[in-house]
This record gives sequence, structure tokens and C-alpha cells, in this order.
Amino acid sequence: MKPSHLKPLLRSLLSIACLLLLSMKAQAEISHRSETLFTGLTAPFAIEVLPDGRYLLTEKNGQLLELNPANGERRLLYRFAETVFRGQGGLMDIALHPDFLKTPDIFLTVVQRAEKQPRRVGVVLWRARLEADGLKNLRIIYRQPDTAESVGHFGSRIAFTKSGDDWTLWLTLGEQQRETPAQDMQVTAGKILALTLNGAPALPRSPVADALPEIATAGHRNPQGIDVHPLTQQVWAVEHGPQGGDELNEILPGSNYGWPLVSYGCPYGADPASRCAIGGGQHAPKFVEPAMRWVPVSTAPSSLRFYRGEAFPQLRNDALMTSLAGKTLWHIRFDEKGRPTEREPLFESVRTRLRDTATDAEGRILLLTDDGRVLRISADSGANTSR
Ligand SMILES: [Ca+2]
Repeated sequence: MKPSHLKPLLRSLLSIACLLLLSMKAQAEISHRSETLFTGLTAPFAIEVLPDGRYLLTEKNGQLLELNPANGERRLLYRFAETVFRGQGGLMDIALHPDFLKTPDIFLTVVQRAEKQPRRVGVVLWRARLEADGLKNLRIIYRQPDTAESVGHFGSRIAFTKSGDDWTLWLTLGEQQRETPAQDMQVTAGKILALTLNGAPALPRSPVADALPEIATAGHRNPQGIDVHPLTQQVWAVEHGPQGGDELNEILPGSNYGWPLVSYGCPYGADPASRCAIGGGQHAPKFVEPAMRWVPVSTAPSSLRFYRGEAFPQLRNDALMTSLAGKTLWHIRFDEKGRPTEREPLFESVRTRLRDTATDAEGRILLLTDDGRVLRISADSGANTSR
């Protein structure tokens, strides 16, 4: 063949090679090693890594544990006797003070009985100093003013942002499986709250019209994941849809996310092939469109964490989302402007119901499984890829 004929051939071969490489990049499993560090935990909900490498972990039965991954030791730090461990309720999230090295306090959410109506329950936010021999100055800083007898959909996850010298504590609250309270601005069910670190409303009045001052956003179903983008400082949250319609949302104070009036999910029992999306699905212009949605099948998002570690450069500044029914650790890619673009399941070796994730100082990914295990995923540059 003459060189002039070779050129187009080479060009097409090259483009085929490029396409192959691209698809490999999208599909290739990230080399990793998976270890089981702890087993036999009771209904664990949240895990945090302390600066010294130990873990704090909540069990929904009310126990706050300290785990030492170096020697496998576990220690009961505190038992919340007030915990209502029923349905989806219990001791829920744990968060370290955002300036923990200076102020070694922790924040916890607990589902508890209403003070004067013991059949009703709500979410209570606690704060305490973490000392070598346990918790000190343990106190309630916020109590959900509205309560209900239902023991489903509590949300209960915590995140922090900073504005000037002031921190804001974001607290997600589910609608306690009662739907309509999510649109009632005089109750906190189905809302995301903005509080000070002492539990007061962060703002003198709510950015939502005619709402309680602590309400930042409304119209949520069961938001069980919230975190802050490491570069843009934008708050993002994930919530469970009904039958399909799980959402990733950009949390913009003053906004309404539509539940139970609109959802890309369907009423339970509806045929997902039918046009069953609640309220027609589309949220805009009255409500905020989800930035990402899971249809027609729910994955059941249980937590959201941006990856800030170094060990997995492919994940840096992207979000990790654990799921229950979907048994998947989702990698949600964010572009350079901090917008979500696409998602893919991570680590085929950890296909199980997942509750929470965290990252240790070495950038290793910790996973809390719903059946009571702590897994640790390390980057593996060699051939010993775990499967
Ligand atoms: Ca929505």
C-alpha cells in the first residue's frame, strides 16, 4: 500500500484504540485490597476517624464505641439510655467538631421519646467533649420540636460549613414516613436545618417563607447523606425516593425539593413501566430539580462523603455514596466546576448493604456494612487485586 492509503487506515486504527482505552478507563476496576477489620457490630449507623487513627462508631442500640484498628480492640465509650431503638430509629450519626484538634467535641443524633408524650419520638442532637476516659459535658443542644409515633425516616446526618469565623451545623431530618409534614413549614420533619454549634438557629429567620427559623430547606423525604464539596464548599445531600426516585440534591438555602408533591419515583405498588412518577416527576420551576436521580429502581442512599484522601487520586473531590438495597458504593464524579456529571459502582468486592463510609489519614476508605462489619479498602498498585 502507498503511504497515502496507509494514513486513513492508521487513523481509524488509532481511533479504535482510543475508544478502547476510553471505555477501559470508564469500566476498569480500581486496583484495591479489601480487609475486614471488625465484625459483630449491632446495627451500626455511622463511623468517624479520630486524628490518632482510632474510629468512633455508633450502634443504633445506643452504644458509642471506640475501635482501634491497630490491635482490634473495641471499647464502649457511652450508652445512650434514652435511645429508642425501634424501626429505623436509634443512635444515629456522629460527627467530629469541624475544628476537632482545637475543640475535641463530638456531635451525635439520637431518636428519643418526646419529653411529655412518650409514645411520640423525634431526633435529638447531643454535643460532648471527648476525653481519654469517656465523654464529658454531655448535653442536648437541639431537640426536634415536632414529634410523631412513626419510627421510620429520621434522616439524622450532620455536616458543617464555615462562613467567616462562624460554623454552621447542617442537620438532615426525614418526614417520619408521614409525607405531608415535609411541606409544613411549622414542623422540622422533612427539612434540612442550619444550626449554630450550640444548636440555635444559624440565622435569625429562615430563608424559607413562613418557616421555623432553623429550617434551611424543605420538601425532603429521608435525607440520609450530607456533605460539603471540598473545593466549592457547596452542600450536597442524598435522599431516599419512594419506589425509585432517589435523589442527589444541591442544598440551596430557601429551596423546596418537592416531596411529597413531586418525585421521579412512583407510589409503592405502581408498575414502574407506567407513567407513575409522583406529580409528573418534573420538579422545576416550582421545586428544585434533583442534580441526579435513580430511576426506575431505588438504590437506597445511606450516606454521602466527598473523597479528600490521596490514596485514590481517581476519586479525589468526587463523592462516595453508600447504598442499602442497591448494595453499592457509588462513585459520583464531579467536574472542575463542582457539578456532578456521572456515576459508577466502585469495588465489586464490597457488594453488600452499606451504611456509611469514611476515609482515614492514609486515604484508605472505610465502609460500614449493615450486617455489622467495618471494611478497609486500600489502593493496590500490584497484582493482588481483591475480587
Ligand atoms: Ca425531590
